[in-house]
Amino acid sequence: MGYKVVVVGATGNVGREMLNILAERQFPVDEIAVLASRKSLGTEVSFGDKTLKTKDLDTFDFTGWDIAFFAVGSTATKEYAPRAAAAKCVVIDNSSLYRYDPQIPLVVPEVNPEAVEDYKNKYIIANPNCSTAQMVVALKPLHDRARIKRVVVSTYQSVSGTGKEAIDELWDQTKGMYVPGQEKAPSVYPKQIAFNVIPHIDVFLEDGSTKEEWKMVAETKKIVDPAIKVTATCVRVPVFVGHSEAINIEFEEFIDEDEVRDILREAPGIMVVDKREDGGYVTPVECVGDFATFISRIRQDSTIDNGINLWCVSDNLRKGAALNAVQIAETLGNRVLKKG
Ligand code: 11C
Repeated sequence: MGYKVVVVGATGNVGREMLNILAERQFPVDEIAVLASRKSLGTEVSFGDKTLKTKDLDTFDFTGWDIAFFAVGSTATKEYAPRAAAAKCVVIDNSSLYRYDPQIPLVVPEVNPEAVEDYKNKYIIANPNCSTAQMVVALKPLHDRARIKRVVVSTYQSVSGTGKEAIDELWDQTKGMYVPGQEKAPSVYPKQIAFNVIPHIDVFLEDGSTKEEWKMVAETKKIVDPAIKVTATCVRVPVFVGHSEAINIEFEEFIDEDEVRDILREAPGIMVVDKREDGGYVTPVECVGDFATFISRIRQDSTIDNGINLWCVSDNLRKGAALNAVQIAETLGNRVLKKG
């Protein structure tokens, strides 16, 4: 016996990826409903070898449904997630709306699977930001061994993190560079993204950081350990899918680079590709469609006492969003609901 599953926002990048992953991982689904806003009503989406027609989110009754994956923005989530939760349909939410609510678990199954049990508080579980998800998968096993004091991270984030219109902007702007008369001015991003990098993701905060940078700090503390200090610089790069991160970690205790490599090789969700030769590392185009978080360039940072540098790459639509959400559902199923 399986679950009655709803995917809200099924026509977006993340919603479609959720359907792919539910099918790929053979999540035990008895019945599935795909919901969208009125403007996408009737749009068809694929689920395994089936084609499903989207239904109206506005009028959908969540009573009797077990799990609802939400892949819509915070505004729509605020309106519809409480409705699903009130009907005791567990919401797994990809927006940032509920992540910082102390009553709502924020879960990366490789890191804090036990937190799913707090779903009962509000019948909502939050999925973290994509740049946080891949980083904490790498940090957790190292923190368990040598206690992390501080993390300095610089991100190189793909345009799919922004959405479909940003993918189009990168594509059109790139083509426009070569076709006179077809130049495309920036509209999604504040500056040209083709052949450029933009040190600005999400809104600016009063202290000069951005909300994306703040999310990496707050979410790492909530998921791994509030004692870990994080400072981040988040940058958009002209890559379609796959976020990359250069991570510098300062530990309380000394840890050798070989031990770091061994720990990460054994850690769940991680694939170490770390050869000190041309091409002996992973780049974002190679991680697309994969479940793993890839770690390369592991090396000692000799400028501080207990420092390690590493390179971390993952498919932001998968581990950063849809895959993590499905893993939360699997964890919830195994630990709590126990139907599948
Ligand atoms: C980006 N990380 O790459 C963002 C997308 O809080 O879920 C996801 C934003 C979020 O633009």
